Amino acid sequence: MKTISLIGAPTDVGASVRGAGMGPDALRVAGLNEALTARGLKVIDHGNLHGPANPWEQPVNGLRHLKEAIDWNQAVYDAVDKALQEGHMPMMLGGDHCLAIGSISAVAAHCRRVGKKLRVLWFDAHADSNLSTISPTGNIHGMPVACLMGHGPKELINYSGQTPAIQPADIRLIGIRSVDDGERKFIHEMGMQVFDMRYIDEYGMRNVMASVLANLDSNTHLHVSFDLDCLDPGIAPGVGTAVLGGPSYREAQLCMEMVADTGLMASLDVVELNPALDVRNQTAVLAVDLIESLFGKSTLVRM
Ligand code: EXY
Ligand code: MN
Ligand code: MN
Ligand code: MN
Repeated sequence: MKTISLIGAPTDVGASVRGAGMGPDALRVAGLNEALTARGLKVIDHGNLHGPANPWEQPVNGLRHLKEAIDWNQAVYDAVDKALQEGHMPMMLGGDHCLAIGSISAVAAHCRRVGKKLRVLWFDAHADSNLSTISPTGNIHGMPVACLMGHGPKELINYSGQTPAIQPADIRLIGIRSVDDGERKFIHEMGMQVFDMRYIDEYGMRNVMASVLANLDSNTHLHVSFDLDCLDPGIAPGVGTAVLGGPSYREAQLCMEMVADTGLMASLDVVELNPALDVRNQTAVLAVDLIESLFGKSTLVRM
């Protein structure tokens, strides 16, 4: 039986909209634990990690709350690393998306240790590929992809002792529709594969997911970093940086079901849920519904 380690990381230090720190508990209230158990999984809820409070300061040298982001990511790195060493599947409940630096750094280190290939699926409305020098906001939740690729403050990019933590070829960005000019240039320089909303409109979600999941094998560790603002705000209003024009409910379900079909998902981040902006916890309930599909719940009738 697969064991899931739930790791709550209740902070919004990477954002300039407050509230994502309440995300882990909103997911629990929406029945995450029970839904996973009903899928036949063993769930160990480790509760919430501890870290510095949000000092609510302006950016310094293009970075807001750098010290706090470093500390929170260290806590996440340690917890995800421990779960993987124990043979559990870590599920990091954010919190804002800056926490994926720690989470994915630990996953990448694990893959190097056990000789697995890594594929990261980054579901997001945003490219999260800013640098302190080009970011319009200084918010670190807009920078984790760049940090994971070795471009960021040195204390944020070297949790595992290997920089960069991942290579551009390891990651696929899906659902993107808000990209800053500097990010666009960085993405092209790095050669990352991006499946933006225009691409999804033109080719359809099925083809997009087939490309995203191409060339995997039984030795691949699939990590899903699920920023809930990827979803259309019409169905997922409870996020701090909503952008119109995201995947519909059915498109999102298809993404999750196609990931489940691979049987290769071995770690997961669920981030950017902001209960302060949600409506009767509907975004958390939707997240739990989609997570169930990630773990194989299906509406398929055909055999
Ligand atoms: N690109 C904008 C910035 O860097 O401030 C917006 C980033 C929002 C990031 C969200 C969580 O994915
Ligand atoms: Mn994000
Ligand atoms: Mn986002
Ligand atoms: Mn459901």
